[in-house]
Amino acid sequence: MVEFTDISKILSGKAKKTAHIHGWLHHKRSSGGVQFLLIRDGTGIIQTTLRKDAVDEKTYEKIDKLPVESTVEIKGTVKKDKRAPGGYEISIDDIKVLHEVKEEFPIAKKYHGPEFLMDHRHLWIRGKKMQAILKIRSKILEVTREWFLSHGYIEFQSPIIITAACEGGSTLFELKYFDRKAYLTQSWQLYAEAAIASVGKIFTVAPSFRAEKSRTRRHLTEYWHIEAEEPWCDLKRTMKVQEELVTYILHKLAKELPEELRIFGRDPKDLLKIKPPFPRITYDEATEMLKKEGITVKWGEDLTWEQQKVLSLKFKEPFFITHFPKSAKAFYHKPDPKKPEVTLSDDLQAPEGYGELIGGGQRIHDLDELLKRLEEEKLDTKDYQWYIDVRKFGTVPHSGFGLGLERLIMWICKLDHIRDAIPFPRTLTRIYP
Ligand code: NSS
Repeated sequence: MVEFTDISKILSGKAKKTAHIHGWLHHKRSSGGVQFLLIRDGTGIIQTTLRKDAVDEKTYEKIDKLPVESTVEIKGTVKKDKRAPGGYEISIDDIKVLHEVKEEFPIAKKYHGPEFLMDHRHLWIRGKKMQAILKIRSKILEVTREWFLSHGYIEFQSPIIITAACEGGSTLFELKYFDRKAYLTQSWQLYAEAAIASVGKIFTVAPSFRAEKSRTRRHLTEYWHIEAEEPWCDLKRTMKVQEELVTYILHKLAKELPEELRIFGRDPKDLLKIKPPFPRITYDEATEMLKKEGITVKWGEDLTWEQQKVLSLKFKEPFFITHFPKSAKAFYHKPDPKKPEVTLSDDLQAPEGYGELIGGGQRIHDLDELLKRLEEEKLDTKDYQWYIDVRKFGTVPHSGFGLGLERLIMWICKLDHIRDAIPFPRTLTRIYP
């Protein structure tokens, strides 16, 4: 079998002079009897040139009529050429068509409405922007794992099909599970709290599900959740973990994918400037800041997207909002012993108007305190029996957090809509393709 060379290898100047590549015909034009074919293989895009005298007439004619997105194999000579995009070019010695496209590619270089592009998502993901997003997603997950593993965390998986809510019943997706009712998980957290007594510090990367019933630019019904849980850890410590992890991700992206970031107008230097400690404000301070802008928040209510946006526009780096009222947070958040009407909770907010990236904080570890909170929230202890049980056998202070992957990408890539941070988004109105 022929050994094909990755286009990225050629573009990095590390390939041999004679190259054998395969890929999709990304774009083509001809000028002065030469066809310029841009070939894409997933690792990169390279310009190839086909001269009339290089192949027989039939082949030349076929390539001349070949529609974009057809697949080809090319053997040719690699040349350094400043004029070529990427600085290298392949002069074709032989070309073979593997699949000739028979119809026009639906996505052309013209304006298409968002619904059309969503309907053709399976083809649209071949474009430059989604390619960059996919690389950024992969890099974030790679370096996230790198950070956690090098800091002594173990990767732990919890079930997706569950029986009790973590983040409140209103966004639970119900599922028929044979003859009983089950749900899709909103977070791995409750199981993670059980697992820390087995393996200590843990993290996960997994899908989470929220039956978000409102149309927003920031909510998916299925999103990817980076979560961590840690025993003997208080609010202060988990916030430190959060800011260090986020900084690590931002710096790695800036260093390793600068071109991809620039596609979205993000200067990698902006990300390198971000360093811990991030600013910290309390919920009370946040509401005071909003009041000065003429926005009144009823004490006890969660901050809306519009309010987060106003605050977030005031910051140039991510910032924490801490100590949310009990009424604004899920049952598991530990009330502050110094001020029990608020919790030892934190949200990490992105700057530049993007809002919440992370929800986290310290958990209730005391059995009686947990039972009291479940009762206050009118939650059925039967549903949480195993979770309660964990508090009976060596309970310790512990904390954790969840970072929304698409929210992070939305901010980093300055996206208007979260759906563009994921290849096949699931939203209130869309589950196809
Ligand atoms: O509801 S959270 O604020 N917190 C939790 O689920 C905790 N149980 C996590 C934990 O401590 N292990 O969600 C966490 C993050 C939130 O800050 C967003 O970044 C993201 O999850 N998130 C979402 N992203 C996209 N779409 C939707 N609908 C969504 N909901 C939350």
